[in-house]
Amino acid sequence: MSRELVVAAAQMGPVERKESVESVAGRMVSLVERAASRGSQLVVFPELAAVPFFPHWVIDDRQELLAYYDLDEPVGRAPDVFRRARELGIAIVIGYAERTEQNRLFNSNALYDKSGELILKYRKVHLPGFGTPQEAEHQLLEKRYFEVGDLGFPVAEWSGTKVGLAICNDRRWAETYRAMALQGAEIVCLGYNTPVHTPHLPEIDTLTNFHNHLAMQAGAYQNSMWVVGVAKAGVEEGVEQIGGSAIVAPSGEVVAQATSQADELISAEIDLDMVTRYRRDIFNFAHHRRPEHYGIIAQPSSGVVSE
Ligand code: ING
Repeated sequence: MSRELVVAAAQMGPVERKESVESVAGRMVSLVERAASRGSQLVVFPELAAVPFFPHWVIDDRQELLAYYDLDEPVGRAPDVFRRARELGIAIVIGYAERTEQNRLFNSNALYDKSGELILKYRKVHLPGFGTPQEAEHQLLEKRYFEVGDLGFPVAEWSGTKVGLAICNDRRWAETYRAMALQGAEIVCLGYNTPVHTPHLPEIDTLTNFHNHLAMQAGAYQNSMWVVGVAKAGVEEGVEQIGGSAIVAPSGEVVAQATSQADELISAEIDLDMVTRYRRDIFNFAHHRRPEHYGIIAQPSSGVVSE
């Protein structure tokens, strides 16, 4: 019998500082309900889903900064989302700013099963941008507000498959998908906040949407896995962010895609055995992959640009 799952991507429009927590939670509950109405077993929310993408501006006041973080888990900020997901029996992936008991700060992503149990936590490894403010239309200060993730790229069993998590810039790095594929991951769920305009490299502005799907389609195909990528989209605190949320098959095909820059639910019935078929032949790591010939790819080679 084929292994099929219905997965949903809950793209969100802007979450502005002036919007109340209750209002944002209400939008997320509506997306959970729409996902459930389509028979989804899983709904994936964006990176930093319930708060504005605050690395886009300078925050000097520590208390003002910490207001965006949740202690260990995101449940406290959006309890209704977790309650509704449990009532409807749907698993969720949700991105959030994590503050640990030891006051360490991470850009995190977590998978909760349909009963609300935490199945997997991931902390963003690839932090783009800068540690100090730049002369630019908007900032990209993740290195100032988060530590590099310290959990690696873990994979967990869930619903008869293996799931991995990633966050935003991670999707641009080939190692992200391969690290999880080598552990048997069949689905990678990630959220992103991606501005249309990149102040430090404006020449790529016309390619932002193309690079978004290129990265996820390449990762999906080269590792025979499903990729669910979910945007926080639209003009948020003056920064226009792309939508383009997508569900990508191991073939590299985009099987569902958002068309707006607002709250939008997309879903697809995914065939997990497509992973099996592609890994049995095309990307059979054991039979075809030759790491002994790849050289020292773990270390930077010459020509690496320093900071
Ligand atoms: N945002 C962007 C992303 O990787 C970026 C940063 C944009 C990097 C464009 C390079 C090019 O999608 C986050 N939050 O990582």
